[in-house]
Amino acid sequence: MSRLVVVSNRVPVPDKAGNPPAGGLAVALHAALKERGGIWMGWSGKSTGEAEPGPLSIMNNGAIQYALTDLTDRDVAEYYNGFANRVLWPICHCRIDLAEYARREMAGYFRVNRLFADRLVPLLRPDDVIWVHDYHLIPLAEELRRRGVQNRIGFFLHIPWPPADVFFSVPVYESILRGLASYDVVGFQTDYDVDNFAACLRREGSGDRIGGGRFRAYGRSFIAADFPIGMETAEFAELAEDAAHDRRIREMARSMQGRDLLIGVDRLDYSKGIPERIAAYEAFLKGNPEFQDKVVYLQVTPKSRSEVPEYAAMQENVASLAGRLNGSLGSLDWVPMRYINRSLRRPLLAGLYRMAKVGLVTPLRDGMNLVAKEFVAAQDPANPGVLVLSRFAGAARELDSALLINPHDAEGTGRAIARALSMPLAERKERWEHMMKRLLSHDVTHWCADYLSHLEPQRPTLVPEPAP
Ligand code: ADQ
Repeated sequence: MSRLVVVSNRVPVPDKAGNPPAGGLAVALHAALKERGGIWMGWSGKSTGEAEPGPLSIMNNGAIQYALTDLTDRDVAEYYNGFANRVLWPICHCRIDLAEYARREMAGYFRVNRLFADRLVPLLRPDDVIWVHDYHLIPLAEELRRRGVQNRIGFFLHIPWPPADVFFSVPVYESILRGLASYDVVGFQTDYDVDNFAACLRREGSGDRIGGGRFRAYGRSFIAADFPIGMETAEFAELAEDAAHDRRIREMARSMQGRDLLIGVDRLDYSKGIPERIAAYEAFLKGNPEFQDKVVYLQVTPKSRSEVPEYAAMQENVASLAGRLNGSLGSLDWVPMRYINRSLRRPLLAGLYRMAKVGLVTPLRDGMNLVAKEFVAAQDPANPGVLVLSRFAGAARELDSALLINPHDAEGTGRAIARALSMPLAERKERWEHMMKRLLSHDVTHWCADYLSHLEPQRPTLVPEPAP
């Protein structure tokens, strides 16, 4: 088995005892790295100020080596807060209106990718397989190829790939497409993303599908396919079951005073549809007054990317919407919505999901959305809750037994909430069992192994190509 080299913007460095941070992706990639030996490289999250980026700092942890680089203030502003999070993120989530194109930031994005390539090349061995993650590092393979690297290099995009018209609004779209064609395997979350990517190549006249999951573009042949990411299903289900003994979960249950819990858990991000969700909850309460005082909606939302102006504005907006809802519909002893800006430990999160009768996962667009999967995995098989899920989340491709909604339709989503709260046990069980079966057979370990089996040398196609 080849050694594995993972490259991502940030690196989930383990604690002093050598344990990786909680969360499916970090755990699964650490397991793969431990089995094969290898390197995880990325940005340290620190800035050197105005100076040079500084040398790589290397940390060893058994078979795994962490290679971290600091960036300058300018790098962080242009590459991370600039092009990655103010162009690629909004564009991939179909928010052309929020994209801010600045040549300087685009140049910074490519400059940091060159820096990553310069730092990585001396660490590589000829038979390493390299797995690059997410939109921050799309040009990395092309930069590595320019430096003579011939290893197998794969890329996985965690966020959606947009339709061609949206993508072509990025002034340097061609460099981005060419960058992707430099990989051997390009993984997307869903078949819709693969189709959008194929349409971009076709419209540009630069390439197309050639069969068997393979594409040819910009003079290279590579695999592009969907590899829907999974979670650590069985472990998370166990965490949720054990959480019944957690003091804080028992206190939370007491504070509900017999009311039903609806839960939303998201980073504070405009793609997650939190204002639209609050509007749907309000429509539900107004359209179904018999539920007033009988339910509580808990929204757990850690702040993210506060340096980007749209995120700071959203923080204000969601807080004021929550306050307005509580002000207009709450009573002396009922607060309809609890809103907290905090990150919770995974066992507590698992316990809260299990306590909830309804999971509200209503992004306007989302690559996958692991919260949807976590909510399902945490349920009590004897009395499962109901998932209300946006059809614009990648997760909806697999979790089609959820109540699928259009997050732009507040009244429709409100009706789905009412239906979820009234759903008979037999129907809840049937829907849940169907989804849980899928989550168990397609967990994050399966995802990781499946992706890597396509990246290994001597694996030329997904399925045999038709005879010429
Ligand atoms: P994210 O946009 O971060 O990820 P998501 O898939 O929902 O979205 O993952 C969020 C993770 O953070 C979940 O594991 C969740 O439990 C955790 N989390 C959220 N709020 C939390 C809180 N308050 N406390 C503790 N944990 C919290 C990107 C893409 C997604 C894609 C993932 C993985 O945008 O579409 O599913 O990568 O590929």
